[in-house]
This record gives sequence, C-alpha cells and structure tokens, in this order.
Amino acid sequence: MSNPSRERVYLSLGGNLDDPAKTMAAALRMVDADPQTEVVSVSSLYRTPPWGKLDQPDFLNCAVEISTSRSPRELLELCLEAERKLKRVRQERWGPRLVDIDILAFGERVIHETGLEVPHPRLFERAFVLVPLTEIAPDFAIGGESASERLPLVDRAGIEKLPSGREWWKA
Ligand code: A4P
Ligand code: MG
Repeated sequence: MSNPSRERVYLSLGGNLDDPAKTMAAALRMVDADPQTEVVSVSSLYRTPPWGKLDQPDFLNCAVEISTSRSPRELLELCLEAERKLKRVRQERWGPRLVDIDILAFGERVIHETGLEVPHPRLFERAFVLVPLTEIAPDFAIGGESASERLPLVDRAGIEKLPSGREWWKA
C-alpha cells in the first residue's frame, strides 16, 4: 500500500436473525464503499453455536481484514452506521442480533476509551472469532500470543465451516 498512514485492521462479523449471510455481505459492501477503506480479505462463513447466552439460534460468523486510513473512532462510527442502516435492534447483551461488527485489532494500537476497546478484550476467549480469524490470518498475534496458538485452547465444538468460498460477500 503506497499510503503509509493506512492501517491493517481485523473485524469480526456475526448475526443470528433473518438472513445473516445476506446482512453481513451488505455490511461488508458498505464498509468497502467508504473511500478510505478497502476490504482486503474475508474468511469463509462459519455456523457457530451461541456463546454467552445459549437459548438463541446459531450464529453465522466471519473474520475480515481491511485496510483503512480512517482513525479507529471513525472506523467504529462507520461500522455502527452500517449496523444502524441494516436495522440492528439492540436489546439484551450477548442476545440475538441481525449483524454485529467488532473491531478486533487496529494495526498495533492499544485503545482503552469509553465505547472503544482495542484489541477486542474477549477476542482470544471466543472460538467463533478465532476459527475464522486463523483462516485469513494464522500469524495474527497480540502481546506475543498468536491466534493459531490460542485456537486449541478454546472450545470449538459445533463450529462448522460452510462451503461458501471467500467471495460470498460480493454476490
Ligand atoms: N465497543 C467497544 N469496543 C469495541 C470494539 N473493539 N469493536 C463498543 C466494536 N465495538 C466496540 O456493542 C456495544 C458497544 O461496544 C458499541 O457501541 C461500541 O461502542 P454491542 O455489540 O452492542 O454490545 P454487545 O454485543 O451486547 O456486547 P459485546 O460484549 O460486544 O458482545 P459481542 O462481543 O458483540 O458478542 N455467539 C456466537 N456464536 N457468535 C457471535 O457472533 N456474538 C455475541 C455478541 C454473543 N454470542 C455470540 C456472538
Ligand atoms: Mg459487540
């Protein structure tokens, strides 16, 4: 990338209401449409059992690498705006959702602000994040610990890779 101010950013997308694949694809196309942001790589889709709150439908999840010259706060706003446009209804914590976009990591930055924690504090606890992330970024690491080293330590039971290929979001 010629612009030195561009950062490599990883996102996690998930949803479990209506048609999550369609909603996540629409969200990714909105992020990609931003003139300062480009979707670089998207994982396959994974069907994942609900984490945190168990009595809700299975989720679909994916991980995404983007390149952006936006600030972290601007990127968060872009993601929240995509969620809003896709009419996400915020109700209970960890509850059902049309689409949720989390910023997993923003270059090497460490951010502890109201409404923005980066790297995402629960990233390494969650198989639904780590499994798609290791597909696109096996060497991704935080504080010397890599996602692929961490993967065997989390419960991956019930996670299923769908035969979507990596271009599913462009259709
Ligand atoms: N926020 C702070 N840091 C970040 C960040 N790094 N990226 C703030 C994105 N947002 C960040 O988010 C509330 C606020 O978090 C945002 O407005 C932003 O300012 P939220 O998504 O409404 O909160 P939440 O989702 O209720 O809580 P939390 O802890 O973020 O939950 P998660 O992590 O989103 O988990 N099971 C499976 N299998 N797959 C899933 O995708 N998702 C969840 C939700 C639970 N169980 C799941 C899945
Ligand atoms: Mg969230």
